[in-house]
Amino acid sequence: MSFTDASFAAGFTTAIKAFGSSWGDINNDGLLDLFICARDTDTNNLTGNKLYLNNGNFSFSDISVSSNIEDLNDMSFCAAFIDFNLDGLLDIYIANDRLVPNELFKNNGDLTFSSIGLSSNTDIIMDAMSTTIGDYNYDGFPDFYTTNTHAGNAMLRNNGDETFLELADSLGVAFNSVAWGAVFLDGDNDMDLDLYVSGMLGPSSGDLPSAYFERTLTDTFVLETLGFELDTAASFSNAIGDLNNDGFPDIAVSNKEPINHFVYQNVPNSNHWIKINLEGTISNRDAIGARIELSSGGQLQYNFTLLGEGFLGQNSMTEFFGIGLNTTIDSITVYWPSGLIDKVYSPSIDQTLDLIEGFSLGLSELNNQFIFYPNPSSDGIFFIENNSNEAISEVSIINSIGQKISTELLLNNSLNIKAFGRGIYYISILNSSSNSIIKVVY
Ligand SMILES: [Ca+2]
Ligand SMILES: [Ca+2]
Ligand SMILES: [Ca+2]
Ligand SMILES: [Ca+2]
Repeated sequence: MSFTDASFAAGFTTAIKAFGSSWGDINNDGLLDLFICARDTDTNNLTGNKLYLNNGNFSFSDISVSSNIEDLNDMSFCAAFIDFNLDGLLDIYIANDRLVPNELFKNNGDLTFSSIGLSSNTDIIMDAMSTTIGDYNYDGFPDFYTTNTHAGNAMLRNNGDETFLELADSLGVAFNSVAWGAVFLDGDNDMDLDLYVSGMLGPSSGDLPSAYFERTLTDTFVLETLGFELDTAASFSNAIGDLNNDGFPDIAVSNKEPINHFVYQNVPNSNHWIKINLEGTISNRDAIGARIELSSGGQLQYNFTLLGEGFLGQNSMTEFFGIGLNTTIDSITVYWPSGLIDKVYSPSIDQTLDLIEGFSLGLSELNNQFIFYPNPSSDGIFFIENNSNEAISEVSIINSIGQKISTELLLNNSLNIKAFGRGIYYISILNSSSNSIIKVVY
């Protein structure tokens, strides 16, 4: 095996002092784009953050300036791509150090972003180290947790209308010590998100070296110490993953020397769970930016797939759901970055489920039976090469959010979708032997 350093040829031509980086597909073309937090104390902050658009041929374009995302006055530590307003476009929340307000950039859908930190109440002024995402109150809208020095961490509840409410003190998760990375996890699989925070003991008495905040039935959090009593380490980064494959997420923590790194093995209880691995076919293959909705026991829960949250670490790409003492899951719905929606009913519990984009639509990544051309089409008319053994007379048109909008007759082996306007569509071809789905662009 050998590697070639392709950094310069790929477009990474500038040396910058940087901390966190995050991947996300900002234009839903199936190619992951890259955001890098620049933070330079030597040059008085005059290094802007970097946004690189993936061109798909192992090269990237620096669109930091044209996308409006570069801000020369930020002291950015870490950021996270998240579609906070559920419009199908990944936005980005940036944790800024040294009392520079945190920033929320809303994706406008045309490779530009708008700064909405002020109007959304997310422009918290703090020594922010990291950004962690989770829907702690199960309303489907992702909430933000961002760490700080002694003044306290922030828990930003997403109100669902592009505004947030800061609730760290009232929820009991302010921490009020020097904090670094954090992660949401349902450690006891009782259907609510708990929160683990890495930190360090400082000069103040009462400082916490870390905290495991267990969610209570009254919707606040309490400090859980069992298993963490011996922690005096200065800890920076943490990550969750299921090290022994028992369905209960374990925690790895990176520490400053001379204390070794920690691995906390989660002692399982009798609660049930399911783990989910997503694989994109039209969306990016890692399915970054997907939202998973699970319904069990009359309660909905949500997970969001991210690549680059917390502080300089990466959680397992397997998504965890606890279902408590329930023994059934009603359904799991996957909202893919492409706009496709897949749904599975009554999956078995206490297992890992691998879901491939399009599974419930019969979408096949490699479909040579039916070829639509030209694709994209400039006039909405596609010609169809039918390599199957059966004639097809009609097809269903599915829009980009997975809804069937029409059934169309095929005339002279051609299909006209001009009436539906420009966009991405999926053509479902149902015959006696198979259901094929073809993605077309007009
Ligand atoms: Ca992209
Ligand atoms: Ca969005
Ligand atoms: Ca929420
Ligand atoms: Ca829990």
